[in-house]
Amino acid sequence: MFDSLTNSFKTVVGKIRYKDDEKALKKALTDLRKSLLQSDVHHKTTKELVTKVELETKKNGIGQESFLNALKTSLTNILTTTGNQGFVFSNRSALTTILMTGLQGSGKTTTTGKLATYLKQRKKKVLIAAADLQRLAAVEQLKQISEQIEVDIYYDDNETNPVNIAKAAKQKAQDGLYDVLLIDTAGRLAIDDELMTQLADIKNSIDPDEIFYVADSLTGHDATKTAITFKEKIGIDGVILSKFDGDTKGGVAISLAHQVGIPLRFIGIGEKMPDIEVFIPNRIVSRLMGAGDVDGLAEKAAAVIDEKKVKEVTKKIKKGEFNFNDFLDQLEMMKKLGSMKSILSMIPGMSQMAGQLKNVDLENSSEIKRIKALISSMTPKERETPSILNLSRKKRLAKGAGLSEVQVNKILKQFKNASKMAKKLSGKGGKDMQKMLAQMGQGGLPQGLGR
Ligand SMILES: Nc1nc2c(ncn2[C@@H]2O[C@H](COP(=O)(O)OP(=O)(O)OP(=O)(O)O)[C@@H](O)[C@H]2O)c(=O)[nH]1
Ligand SMILES: [Mg+2]
Repeated sequence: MFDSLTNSFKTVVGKIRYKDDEKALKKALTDLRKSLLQSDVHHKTTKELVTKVELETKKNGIGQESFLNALKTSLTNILTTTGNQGFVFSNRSALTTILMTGLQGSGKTTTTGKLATYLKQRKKKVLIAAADLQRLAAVEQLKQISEQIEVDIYYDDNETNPVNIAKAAKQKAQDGLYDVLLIDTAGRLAIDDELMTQLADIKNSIDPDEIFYVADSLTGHDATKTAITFKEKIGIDGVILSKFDGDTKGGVAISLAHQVGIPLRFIGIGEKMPDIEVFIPNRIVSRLMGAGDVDGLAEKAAAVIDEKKVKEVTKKIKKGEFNFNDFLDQLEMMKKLGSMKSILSMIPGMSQMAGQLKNVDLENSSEIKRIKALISSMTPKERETPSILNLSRKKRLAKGAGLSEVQVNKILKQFKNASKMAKKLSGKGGKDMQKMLAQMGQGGLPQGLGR
């Protein structure tokens, strides 16, 4: 996600080798400026950032470490704007009402579903409302999302006024003791008065706690510009940058809050429902520096992972009893964590190393599909006790799953090896590895950039 920025920071830091080398600092600053601009960081933010880094580095004596710290502090500074961070619950009522706004196709509806998923994982009772009556299929799209994520929805096929939808949805949310109401609204190709009036009407009639503006990061600097217009015309409390997974430059996320004066709250990093990440400045800086985000990963894992199940599975692994049902359970949990890419970028030192693993798609990879087909052809007993799989059973499975016997054998062998490996790792060696990972997360110098 931030790969190109992280890499250029690394190169820039590498320019400074000796203490008090003014010339090297100058060169490093010039390169920093260039790479920020190339990554689509706004030119004003770039200027301010580079000046800050220069002053801060000089204050502490030119050197690699002081430059790194200056970069860290200045980035955190630039990313931090007055306003809320992440998702914030209302302090005036039990129900938190959020109005989702944005231009056509920016990702409002998808993001509404993603936020609902995020909140549901954190044990909140969520209602989503379909107040986009502009596009024919809009209500249907939200209905499908609601079914998929198992979150309640409010819609009214006979209503033509989005204001009435919003009002009725709020009533339902209050009566039903919901924690959060997310209202999806219609988009427009460009900012026009009709859209702004409609949004202002909804805003005035339901008085939302916060208004989120969903901006498409692929529109580059326009994402910043349109956010400013929305801020001026209707007032917004947070920006969500969608489609960040497709943005190879990443710089918009750096300068957006600084330019708009409204905090960036979340980033969308894929088309699936778990693909949303909370944007907390110091955590993002840590990732930008290639040092991962251990806190973020822990928070995410705590929200989606069933601790009781993990304990059960760990016990089984230790005894070498890990079976195919456990495997399916684990796969489901991993899916809830989100894309492999985002998980890996949160692990210290992994963001650059991960290579191929990054593109593993837990739902669609042919490998996982084959394994699932195989497991679904097994009897309950076979799933529980993989060791009973003899030649005739394997033959039957191959037929049932539409695989060759060679493929079946290969998968079963991999499974056996993986269980053995897991057993080993859960013993003493595994503890050492876990310790090492924990230490990596607390290291003084950022992992990715340290020498
Ligand atoms: N890759 C990627 N695709 C996204 C992301 N967010 C949304 N999309 C895709 O963008 C497209 C438009 O998303 P919608 O949620 O329908 O956008 P919208 O703002 O509700 O659109 P309108 O209702 O027509 O105004 C869909 O194909 C989404 O799957 C994201 O974070 N990453
Ligand atoms: Mg929509």
